[in-house]
Amino acid sequence: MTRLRTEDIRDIRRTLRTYDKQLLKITGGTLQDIACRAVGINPGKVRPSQDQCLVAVIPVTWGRGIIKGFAQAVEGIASHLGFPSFVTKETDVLGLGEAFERKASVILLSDDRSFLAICPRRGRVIENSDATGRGFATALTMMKKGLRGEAVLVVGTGHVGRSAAVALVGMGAHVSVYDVDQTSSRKLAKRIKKILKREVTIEEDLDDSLRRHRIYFDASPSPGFIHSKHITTDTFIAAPGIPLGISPEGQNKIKDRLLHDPLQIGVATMLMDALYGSKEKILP
Ligand code: PYL
Repeated sequence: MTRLRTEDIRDIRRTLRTYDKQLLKITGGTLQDIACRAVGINPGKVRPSQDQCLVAVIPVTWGRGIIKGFAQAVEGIASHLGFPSFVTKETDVLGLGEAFERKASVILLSDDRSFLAICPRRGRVIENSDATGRGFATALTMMKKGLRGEAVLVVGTGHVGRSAAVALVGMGAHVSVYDVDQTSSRKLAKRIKKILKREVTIEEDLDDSLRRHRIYFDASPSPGFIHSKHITTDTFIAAPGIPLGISPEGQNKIKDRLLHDPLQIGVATMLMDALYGSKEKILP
């Protein structure tokens, strides 16, 4: 998980309405629709005010420290979804105390290793990478109006890529996976065979696999490996987080067939899952 920088997230709050309109245009659903569908709940069930869903976001100084604007960006996403929300005045442990004193329904906090949404009363703990994989896989299937029988290439089998591969297989896609570490690809394929009884193809040559696929899930920490030559008029890409794996020329070519954000879909999916979700996690 690449650590975000302030410049990656500083415009999130200000651009959420515009981003939501863009999501509606390219997927047929809003940020809330995508998150609810990723979690398997009816958007009509989500009533933040009646459900007393107060969201607390705690800045965490441990490790490499606070990312200026991170907690505020997360709070802005919660607020955009209609949840009453606040960033705690205190950081770390005192922030946790403040969240409990104010009777927050869900608490979001992130150190350098994990970003969690915790809902104590429901006993649910949702991890950002897992939610991000599911959220973007859902948005991709909405953009394509279904992925059943479609070939999808997942690049990167870290936590986001593993979560996305499981979700995509569950949607009926024929999933191929590529990772510089083939052992990781093999482990994921074995895991999916065990839990979902489905085959996943292991790709050994990135350029060759990019040429043979039209639907990509970019879960790689590498920038700019998808070039203009890989992109055709029927290429669709889901690319959560930073850096973006598409070259600047490729970005110009892909236009509206690209799903990409540093936090929005993942945080929205975390919130819906923590507050309303019931599915047990399939740990890929
Ligand atoms: C959760 C994001 C998604 C992509 N990379 C992840 C990242 O940047 N993790 C580090 C987040 C640190 C937050 C810091 C704060 O401001 O509370 N501890």
